[in-house]
Amino acid sequence: MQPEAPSLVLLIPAYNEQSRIEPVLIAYARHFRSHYRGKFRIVVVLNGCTDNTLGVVRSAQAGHPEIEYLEFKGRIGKGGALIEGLKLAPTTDLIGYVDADGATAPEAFLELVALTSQADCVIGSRWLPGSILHQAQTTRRQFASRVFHTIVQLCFWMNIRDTQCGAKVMRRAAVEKVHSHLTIADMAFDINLLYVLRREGFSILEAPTEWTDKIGSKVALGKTSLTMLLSVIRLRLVYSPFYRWLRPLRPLETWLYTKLSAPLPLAPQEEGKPRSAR
Ligand SMILES: Nc1nc2c(ncn2[C@@H]2O[C@H](COP(=O)(O)OP(=O)(O)O)[C@@H](O)[C@H]2O)c(=O)[nH]1
Ligand SMILES: [Mg+2]
Repeated sequence: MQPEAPSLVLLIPAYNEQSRIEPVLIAYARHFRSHYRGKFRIVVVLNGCTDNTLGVVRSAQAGHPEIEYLEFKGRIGKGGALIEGLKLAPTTDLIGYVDADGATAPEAFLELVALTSQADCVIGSRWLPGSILHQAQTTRRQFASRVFHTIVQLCFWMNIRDTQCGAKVMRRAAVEKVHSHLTIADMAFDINLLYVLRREGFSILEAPTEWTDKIGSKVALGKTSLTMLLSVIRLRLVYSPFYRWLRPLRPLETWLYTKLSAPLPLAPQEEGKPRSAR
């Protein structure tokens, strides 16, 4: 008999995804049911949806017991939703996430999962030899993403080609160790995650993947880019010797995030205290 595979929780952050998420949930549930030998749960993490995403997720649950959801009323952002979802790490061996639009097909995600025998964190990459990219992004969006990549490299020297691919999977111990250091609630969350994993000495394997850009992106390029830039600078300062001198600038930071209609970073968790938003 073949040995049982590690248990796996797949998080899917979802904001107003009523028209994109249903086939994705069903495809993942079916594919993993027939191709994955361990326990498998999909946990959709919704927040602040103003459409019927919740109704769509509930109807997809019929006949697919692997589909669950968590709902948060506030606009906690994609990063905030993943920070909440990653609290499930103690209940599973592996925990990962993909986008709700099906940019990463179940087959491609399963390939990343198989690589967790080699590293604490496996991330899909659209920019390595061997990756297959069905690109539909506008030239402006591609340009913004390359500029962002350069800034991230100059700030953190992680030498990761694609920090922003929405498909990542980690071992439980790594997530448990770094969770209290996850604070960035917007789309720059991935940088926060990768940087603290590296700082704590966990291995990150970047693997070529297949990615299909989907229409219906939730990204408003101008505001999202500025927010991500702000978050990257903030993260760099948090992990610099100067951070405690910058306390007086906190109200400015809050003002900037508010102006950008972006979710505020969380306060790092203090030993023995419950986590709270600032
Ligand atoms: N929970 C939650 N998910 C979000 C939020 N913003 C974006 N997402 C999800 O993040 C994923 C990536 O968003 P998408 O619009 O596909 O980004 P793009 O493909 O990079 O343009 C999708 O699953 C979205 O539903 C948010 O504020 N909250
Ligand atoms: Mg997308």
